[in-house]
Amino acid sequence: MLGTSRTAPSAKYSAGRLLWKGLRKADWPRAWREHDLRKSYDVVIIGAGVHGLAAAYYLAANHGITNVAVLDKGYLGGGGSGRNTAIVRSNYLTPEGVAFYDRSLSLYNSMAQDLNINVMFSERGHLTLAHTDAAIRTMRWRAEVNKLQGIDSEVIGPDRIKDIVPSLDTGGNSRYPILGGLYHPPGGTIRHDTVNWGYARGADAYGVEIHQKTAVLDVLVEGGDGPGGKGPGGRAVGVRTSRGDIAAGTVLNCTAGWASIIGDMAGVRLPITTHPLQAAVTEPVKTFLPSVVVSGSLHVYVSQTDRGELVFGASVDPFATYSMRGSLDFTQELASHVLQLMPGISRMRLLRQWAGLCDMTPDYSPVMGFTPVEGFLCDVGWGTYGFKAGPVSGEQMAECIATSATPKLLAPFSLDRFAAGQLVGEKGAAAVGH
Ligand code: PYC
Repeated sequence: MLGTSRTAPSAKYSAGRLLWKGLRKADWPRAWREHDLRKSYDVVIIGAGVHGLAAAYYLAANHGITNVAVLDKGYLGGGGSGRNTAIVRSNYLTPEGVAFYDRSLSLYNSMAQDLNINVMFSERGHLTLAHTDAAIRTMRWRAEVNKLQGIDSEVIGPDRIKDIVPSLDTGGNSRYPILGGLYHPPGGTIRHDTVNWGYARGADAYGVEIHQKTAVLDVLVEGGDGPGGKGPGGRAVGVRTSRGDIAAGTVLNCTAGWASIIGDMAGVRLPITTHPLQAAVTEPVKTFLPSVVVSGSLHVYVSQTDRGELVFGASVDPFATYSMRGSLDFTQELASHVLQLMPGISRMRLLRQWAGLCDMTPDYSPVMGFTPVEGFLCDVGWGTYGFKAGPVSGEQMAECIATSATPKLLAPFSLDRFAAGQLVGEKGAAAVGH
């Protein structure tokens, strides 16, 4: 639990007082409270990850809607929000994507102040390497789309890459020579757990209730055209949980990994398949990697934490499953690919690996906003982009619920785009090839 006051969003402590409080510990209140489950809420949010917590926080902070419950079958931030590699960036491929993720980056930038918590945002730059002419072409395209939206993003050559990351082999004689890269200085990393805790504490301070270990077993829908009165034409009236039924004016699905299962409970089919994404971390070493480095062709991204560990990620596993097991295949492939880029780290030891679940949509963009079931909204389908989008998604979904209208930034990501054939293709902006 965090050790600062529950009324903390605006509270300020001097360094001396903080130290004094830290040493005494005794008067630290809990950062978020436990509650009995009530019979009814204005809004029930399923999923206490960064998206669900941010939506709850902005509902309260921006719109004064505080009769809100956030439910999670596990613990707060225990899904993708605590399992990701903490990379943030806005150098996407489509104008819609760029505008959306850029808003998220700006919320991340002011988060420490807004939530009064040290989220350790490190704006260290994000460098995507190109090993082929085709990759350079896609990067030029991305850089132009980015620049048109005012995003700092450009294609750079091997010499500049060597200046930025001296440990990379830019000699040109390797099996995957570095021909250039897309450099995005505003990208970086942020402490992911703290982001979750900051939103949780902020929402709690406004009176939002967070219910951990509370599984949603069904979404209660009346009047729909499908079996059991669910589906299109119906209206969501609440949820059945492992602790009893709750009535709700609005139900928001903010899950990752289980989004299509929750969708099915309401009779809403979502175009999602679920794949594991693995990551790994090394022992800590002296700082030598100043930027986030990505290679799409080698299916790897890597950054160095403030403690000195290297954090690696790769592509999603190529099969659909809800299992989150790590595999030896992954570590072997990861090691061989990383060493193509940085042969000098061959003696470093991997300490740990883990996996999270990614809900992949056909165009690699999310599904957000209203559904054919009135009162049942979605913020799902984030694939490997979910953590980056947490703040903006929360902000925009809160506005969507509060105003009963789709905000401009959300409009491109509606569920009906698949029927209308208006896809927002973001596969080309994935950190790695999938
Ligand atoms: O798209 O930058 C990215 C990313 C990093 C980890 C997962 N996705």
